[in-house]
Amino acid sequence: TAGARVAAVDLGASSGRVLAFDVTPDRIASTEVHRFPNGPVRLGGTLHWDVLGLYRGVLDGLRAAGPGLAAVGVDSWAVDYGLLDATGALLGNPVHYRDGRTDGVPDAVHARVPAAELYGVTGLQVLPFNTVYQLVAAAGTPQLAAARHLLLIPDLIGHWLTGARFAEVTNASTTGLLDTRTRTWSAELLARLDIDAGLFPPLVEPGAVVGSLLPHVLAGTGLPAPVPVVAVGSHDTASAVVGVPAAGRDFAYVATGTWSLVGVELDGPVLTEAGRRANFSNELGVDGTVRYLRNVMGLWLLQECLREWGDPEPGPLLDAAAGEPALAAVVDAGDPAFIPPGGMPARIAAACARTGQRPPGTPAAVVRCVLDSLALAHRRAVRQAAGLSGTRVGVVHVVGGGARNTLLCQSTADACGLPVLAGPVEAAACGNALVQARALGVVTGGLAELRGLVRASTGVVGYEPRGDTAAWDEAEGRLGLA
Ligand code: LRH
Repeated sequence: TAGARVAAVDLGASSGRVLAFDVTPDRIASTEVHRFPNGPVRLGGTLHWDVLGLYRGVLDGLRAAGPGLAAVGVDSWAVDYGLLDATGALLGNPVHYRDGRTDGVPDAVHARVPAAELYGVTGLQVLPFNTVYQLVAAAGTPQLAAARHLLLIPDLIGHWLTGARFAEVTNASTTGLLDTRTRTWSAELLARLDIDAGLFPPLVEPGAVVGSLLPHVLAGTGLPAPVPVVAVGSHDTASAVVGVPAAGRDFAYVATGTWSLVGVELDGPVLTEAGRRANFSNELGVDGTVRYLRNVMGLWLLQECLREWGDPEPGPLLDAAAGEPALAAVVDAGDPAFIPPGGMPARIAAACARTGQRPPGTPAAVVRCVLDSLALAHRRAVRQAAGLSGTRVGVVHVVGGGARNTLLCQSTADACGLPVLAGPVEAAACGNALVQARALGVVTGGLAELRGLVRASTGVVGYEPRGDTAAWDEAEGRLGLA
């Protein structure tokens, strides 16, 4: 085929997007056809996702993408899931990963299966919201008892679009229930944790055609049949890593958004005790790769401060932050204390005080503290990813929403002492679309060829490291991190 138009659905924690991509063998061009807000809904003391609202946003986006769609792919944030009963009905709104139900659960789980043993199988960083901990927290609830199928968010949307039930493997690797070496569900872990293995659908690798849009979906979106749905790297970070416009292999990536996912791409997992202690994840990537990365807090810290301040325009605040002195105060952006919503400026101030630093006194200073702290966390994770995996890193690619934050990109270059290449902002949608286009036969090749297309089609902004990294060493020392 000479070219095709595909729709990339990319659902993030703060907004959902549908982009139409026109893909030819040597170029991709995208148009954002629909964007809709997303956010937690507190109900009965629990944080939920409004998943039907998201599904409606997806349908509106597909309609806006227009006739002539050759395929659809869906990616979203990780770990969360919907439960279906025996008739296929959704059992309640999916619980948001920032809900407090998993408080203390990791320790309880590790008392049954030691953390080191879990890591040996899953290779996953302990985050309280990993699916495994959510499921243990939900044990004994009538909802879980009635459940017959568990579908991760993008797979749930895919199920509603096609009727098919499947688990795409990159996102499944964030559950804490997958054997990262074999890329299959760990029957042993499921049994040891009394989690019903029958809940989990068959795994598919990115690139598989999982079905096509159901007749009522076609009717509702005005699309002419048939439209295949392709499993992409349905974990947004997996798609974002495909969308990194790297020219060589000696790169680290920082996939920014609500979170910063910082690491390197490997051919296989690294399951060392040192990596476990450093909280590194071996998430599965497209084409049999492993994303060796750490999840750190990301722009969530900034979003939550802005929300607390009544959502002022971020532009002037970022400009003011750029004029603040660098590294006056920093916090550990890897600290799980920052996971729940609410009161973020106060929590940042408390973290500064705990580490003997004067808390930032103005919003501009808080923003500076947040961005410096993120850059510091990026540097730590880049260096550790390289060291723990024996990878040489010559350049850091910043993709996702943070790629347009010039202060964050420059600080990341300064902190790492490495050049940063920033962009594209919509890396996840690019990676999503490219995997679809390859499944359709419009483009060929491996990740290097797909990345070449991103490079040829989107602009990147370069940042050179300034000064030496001694000031960053000193700031890191204040945090007393191991
Ligand atoms: C980023 C992301 C990240 C996960 C988090 C829950 O959107 O998928 O990779 O750790 O959401």
